Amino acid sequence: MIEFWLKEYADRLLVRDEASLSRIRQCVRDEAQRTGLSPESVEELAIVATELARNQLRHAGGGRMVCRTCRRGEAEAIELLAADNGKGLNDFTASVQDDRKPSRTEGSMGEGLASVLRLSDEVHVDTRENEGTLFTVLKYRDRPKTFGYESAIMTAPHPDEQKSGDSALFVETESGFFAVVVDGVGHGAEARKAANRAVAFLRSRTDQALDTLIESCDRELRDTRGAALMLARYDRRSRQLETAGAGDIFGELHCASESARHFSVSQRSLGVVGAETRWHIVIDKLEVSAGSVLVLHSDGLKSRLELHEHRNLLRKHPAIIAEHLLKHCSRGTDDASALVVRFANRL
Ligand SMILES: [Mn+2]
Repeated sequence: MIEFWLKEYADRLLVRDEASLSRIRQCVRDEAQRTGLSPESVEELAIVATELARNQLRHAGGGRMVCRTCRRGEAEAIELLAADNGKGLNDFTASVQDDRKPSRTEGSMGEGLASVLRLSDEVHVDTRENEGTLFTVLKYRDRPKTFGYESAIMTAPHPDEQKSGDSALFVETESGFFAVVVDGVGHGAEARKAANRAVAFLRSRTDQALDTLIESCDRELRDTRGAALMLARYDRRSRQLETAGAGDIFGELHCASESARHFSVSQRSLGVVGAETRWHIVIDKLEVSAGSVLVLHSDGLKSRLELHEHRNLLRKHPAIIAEHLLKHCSRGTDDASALVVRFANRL
């Protein structure tokens, strides 16, 4: 998964042993100082980098990190990526239990991840059982505390399989984000091959119309088993969310005030992407309100997640929400995957 996640980044820092930690700390400090972060932010980011690297050593035998300056709209930030090929996080919620406050058991993994959440402006998590974990952490030069949203992807394979036949993608674009959940037909390696093909295809076309994308995916997946697809695109300036899907796959938007808005596609666009279906894709357009939670998920989870009954949960980090879904809403008979985006309380 490291190759998949860090494909576009040439300058990777190797996390191999204890000696890597001080080297990484120094690289992060240098880059953060060059970007003009305050001395306090520089030190906080150095702690975050150390904890992420230590976590990789402990749970994945090492990994790779990238530290670079980036922009989100007008704002300048340091982006820190930490990718490993480990088993994936299986107890994120418990390890950050005290939420953004420090844990009492110093030196434990809990302390590590809790301080990552506490000291970062934004944290995006992508973790896949038996495949690996990616943390993407942002620290802004002049804060907006968060620029608009945090995200999480979590996948777990069918009980008889090692790897999931589902895949997912979350990409920052010029104007916001582009998000995908793909469920390759069936499960196992052939399912994943179809899902991978769809993700690779969509990754380089994040700005195209969603209905066009599904139609061209249908051609792209023709020599695979095919897949179900759910796409979402968010535009930061207009706060518009567009979603479209095809096949047996689901999406929900939970607003702070109202009940959930479902964009299940099973009525309108049943079929398999890649099976030369004649699609009539409907694009849902919604304005996002502050504090909303978007969930895209495969049919390994129940079709209605009943998340509105968990008001407290909806205020937590998206990785906590995703972990809840995989633990409590899974059917247990298929690959399960969830992509969760939590929009900030002030947009
Ligand atoms: Mn499925």
